[in-house]
Parts: sequence; structure tokens; C-alpha cells
Amino acid sequence: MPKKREIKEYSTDPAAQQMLIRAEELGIGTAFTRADNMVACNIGGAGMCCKQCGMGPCRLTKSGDVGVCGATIDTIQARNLTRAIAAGSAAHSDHGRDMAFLLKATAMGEAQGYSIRDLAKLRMVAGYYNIKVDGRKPEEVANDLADLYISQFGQQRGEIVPAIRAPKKRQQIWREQNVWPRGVDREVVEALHRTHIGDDQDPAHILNHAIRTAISDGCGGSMIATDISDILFGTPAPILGQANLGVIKEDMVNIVVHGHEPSMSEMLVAASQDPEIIAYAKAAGANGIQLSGICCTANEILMRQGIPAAGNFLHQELAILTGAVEAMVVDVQCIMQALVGLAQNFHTAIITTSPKVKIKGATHIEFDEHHALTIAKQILRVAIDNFKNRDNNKTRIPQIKEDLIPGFSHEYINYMLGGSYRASFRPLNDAIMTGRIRGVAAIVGCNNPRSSQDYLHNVVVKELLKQDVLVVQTGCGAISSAKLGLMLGEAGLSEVGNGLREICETVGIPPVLHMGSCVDNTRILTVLTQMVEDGGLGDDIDQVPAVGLAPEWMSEKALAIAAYVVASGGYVIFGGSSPVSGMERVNDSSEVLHYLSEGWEKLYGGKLEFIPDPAEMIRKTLEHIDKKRAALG
Ligand code: NFS
Repeated sequence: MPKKREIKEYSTDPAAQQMLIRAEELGIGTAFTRADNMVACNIGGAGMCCKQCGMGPCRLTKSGDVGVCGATIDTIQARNLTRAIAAGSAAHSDHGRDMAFLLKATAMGEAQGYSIRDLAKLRMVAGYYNIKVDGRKPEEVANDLADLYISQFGQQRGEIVPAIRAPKKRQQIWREQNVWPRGVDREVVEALHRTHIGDDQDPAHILNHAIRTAISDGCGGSMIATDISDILFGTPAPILGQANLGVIKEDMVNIVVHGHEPSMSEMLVAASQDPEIIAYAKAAGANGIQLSGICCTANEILMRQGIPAAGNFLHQELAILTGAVEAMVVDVQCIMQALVGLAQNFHTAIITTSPKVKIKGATHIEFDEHHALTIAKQILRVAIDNFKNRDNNKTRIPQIKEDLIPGFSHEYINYMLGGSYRASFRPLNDAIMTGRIRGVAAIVGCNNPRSSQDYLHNVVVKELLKQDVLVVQTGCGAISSAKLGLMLGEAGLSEVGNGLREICETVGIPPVLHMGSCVDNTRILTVLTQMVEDGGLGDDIDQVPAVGLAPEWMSEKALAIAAYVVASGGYVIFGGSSPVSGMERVNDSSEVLHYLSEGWEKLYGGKLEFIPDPAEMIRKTLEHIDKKRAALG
């Protein structure tokens, strides 16, 4: 029998708890209750179910089992993991591709409402690739950059170009291991080919292609997405924001944007400030328009425009349960199909906008960058028209929210540490060398209803801060700390180790830095690369006392990120369950599980481990940081 958990076991967030009580009152299911009812399959969960062909599916349950074709558990686990990494890389990279098309359209003057807002970033990025800048119009430079970036996806031979931004020594390793991606799309296609029935059967060989595919994400699609978002919408710098369901306002037309690409959400922000639209909202009886975000779209507009975040992944249904959301506007990724059915209990319109994503029962208003502002206004009008349908008897908005200061792009951190004349990571390196900062932890990734929402994130963040570890965050992990009030200067410092506190007070930063969305994890790699280049911490990322953690991971994108961080030399710890083990009987003998740690560590200096217990996650993080510190002397 499935076990029903208590509300307080579902989430540590008091706003979420209020909404989950409300869901119970109304008899409405959520991801939390569905997770109770749906017992996870322990064979598939361990990556030991092969459904790649019509002779199966073959479910392998113990050491020595093979599928109908003779495939071993190790081969099947390696194939399944590689397919997940390819899917995650495809998601990030397709987002990057769309941003490249948007940059091209903007450069050609064909993208309504968009402009090149950050000339300094455009010049800097163009400079990496020797695109001529002097004496040329920004649009000409942007056009060349867009062409170069677009070509990275379909390139067939050679080396994708943005990977030259990795440390020199890392580039050498990638060449030696023959994993420098040739083209983003090519690696994803080859991952699918190699894992088809009767193809690549050597687990280590399959997994090396997983690494190559993941690098095409980290140093290809994702990095391209971040670069272009900064060029078009501005490189983030600190700005005041708020997070949690309390940002939804009773007297306003509430529009929640949910998904990932900033192209549409930025246009909704612009349209929501249009006097004509505001007047339309007032005529409908509201005091104005309140935009807020869920998931990484929230992070994109929070970092750049200070638009509040209604919450992270597991808040998407809870926002609708407030009864006060006129429209939830979604684009791609991490959007639960349950939203449409849930919204039918209220007046909320679910509006899909991407040509790639439709949901049965939702309203589809397709986004097109050539008429973006017009479409954004049309969407806002639909939401405003829906305001009159709100049932005030059904409205319950938790009065819970926290302030935060997001916007710590690598450019800003560099500037903040060194000032505009001597921008540098030197002070951070010095603080690590003198031991005032013990190391750096990037705590990122999703929520997962199989554990208590935000619990693992919060326990790990709080303990590492006490141990003088500087924490940087992206994605839903960042929103979890924001909701806890850890991303605000003073407030965040009360339980921080003395050394770290001293540095935060001197530099004027919170102990937890919000660095953006999940595609922005490449910003973290850029910081690590620059730390290496500024000297004193070795000559490659694998020597820096740093660890990456995704305590509540759930998406394939998280696995892709893990693999490119490992390829870059990082130690990555995932919480929850491992997609390549999980069955006691096989754990010890899983060749793949060992290969992801010891095997990859030998080749890349980085490794991936799955550790469900937070105390053990913290212990291993500190042990790794101390080991790297000792090696650096
Ligand atoms: Ni990342 Fe962002 Fe959140 Fe996980 Fe989904 S929103 S891209 S995948 S759930 S962190």
C-alpha cells in the first residue's frame, strides 16, 4: 500500500504547507500526493529496464541477468543514462538555438520589441572569437556572432568553438580523450544512434560519448543561451527582488510566467508596463498587473528586472491553488501536465506559447519573435479579461514572501571583488588561500516530490555556510534559499562561519549568491575558470576546492549538467535516487556506478556520486574541499 505522508513532510516551506492544506480541503491532488500514490519502479529507477527494441522490454533484476539480445546490466544502465544526458543536452541546446535565432533576427531588425541592450557583453563575447568590433555597428557584430553560434549546432566536423573558453589544460584533456564536441546536434544524434539496439555495447565507451554530448551542452547550447540572453536583456547585476507565493496580489491581475526561455517573458514584462495595458487592467477593476515567475523563467526576469518569483518547481500547482492567478503562461520544460486539470477548479487560464509545447485543454497563443510585443499584449489582455471570473470566496494567498538580492553574474562578481579598474577574482582566491573561505559549493537543481520540498537544499546550504563554504546557486535551488531569506546581506549572515562572514561583510555580499537559471550554470564554470587563471589555485578546475550539488534533482537536464561539470573536473553530488543503481542486490557490483566516480575521475579529475543522506553529502563535500586544499598546500 502506498504511504500517505503528512503535509509537513511534503514541504518545509510554510507557504506550500498552507496551499497543501487547501488542496486537501478541496479534495484536489498535487504532485506531492501523486508521488505518494505512484510507487516508483525499482527496476526502471535503477536503469535496468531496457525498452530499446520490440524483443523486450527486458527487466533485469540481479547480477548476471541479460536481455534477449544478451545486453548486460552495465550496458543497459550506460545506455539509459546516456539517453537521459542526450535529452537534457537537447533541451538546453534547443533553448540556446532559439536564442541564437533571436539574436540574428534582432541584428537584422526583424524582431519586434528587442534590441541589443548590453554592448559591453556583445563586445566581450565577440572578442573571444576574434569577431571584428572596432568601427562596426553593434548589429553587424551581433549578426556575425549569431551566424557563428547558429553554425555550432549543425557543424559536422572539427571542434565547437565556445569550448576554447575552458582552461588550457582542460582543453588538452578533451582533445586527448577525444571528447571535444564536433557539433551540438551531431553529438545528440550520435548518442541516440549508439544506444539503439545492437550498437555500442562497451559501457565505458558509451559513457565517454555521454561526456562529449554533455560538453556540447555546457560549452555549446547552454553557454550560447546565457551569452545571448545577457546581450539582449542585460548582464545581471544585483537588484532587489522577492520570492514566494505572497508576491501574488489580491487586488491585481496576476500573471505567472513559467518555463525557461527569457525571450517571451521579457516581452511580457515590457508589455505589462505599457500605459495602455495598465489602463485596460484598471478598467477591468484591478489595481494593475502583477507578473511573477515559476522555475527558471522566474530566475531570468528576477535577475534582470527584479520581477518576483512565485516559487520553484513544486510551487507551480500551488500558485494556481491560491485561486488568484488569472493566467499561467508557459513556454518549455518542467511544465506539469496536471496544471490544466488543476486550473479547471478555478478560473485560471493555462496559456501555452511555444511551437514545441501544446497541452490538451490549454489555450495556445503561439509566440513569434517577429511580432513578440503584439503577442505579449494579446496574452495580457486574455489574462485581464479573465479577472472578472475570479471567485473571491475561493482566494487564499499565503502572506509569506522574502526579500532577496539576486543578480550575481560572473561579470558582476569579478567587478565587485576587484573594482572596475582591476576587476579580478584575486580577492576570492586570497580568501580561499588564507582559509577564511574554506571552499565553494554550487548547490543547484530541482525540487523532487519524493523528498520534502526544499528540505535537502536548505539543510546542506545552512551547514556549509557554518563551515565557511561560500555557496553559489542557480535554478530551483536558488529559489529555495531565496524563500528562506539567505540571499539578503545582513539577514543571511547570522549563522555563517566567522571567516566567511568577514569576507561577506568586507565585500558587501550575501553568503549565498544567486547566479541565475539552470542554463546559467556555465556562469559557475566561468567563475572557476577565471579563479584558475588568476592564479594560486592550480591550473585547472579539478584543483579548485569546489563541489557541485543537486540535492533534489529530478530532470534529465540535471544529469546533463552533472556530466559536463564532471568533464570540466568538478566533483558532483546528487541526492535522491541514482538512475544507475538503487537495487541493493546490484549496487556493489554496478560497474557503471563505479565508473561514474572512479572511472571518470581518472580521466577528467571530476566524478559523479549519488548520496541520499544530507549529512553524508555535507561530509563528502567538506572532505573533498579539504583534500583539494591540502593538495594545493
Ligand atoms: Ni533546472 Fe529550470 Fe527547476 Fe530542475 Fe526544472 S526549472 S532548468 S530542471 S526543476 S532546476
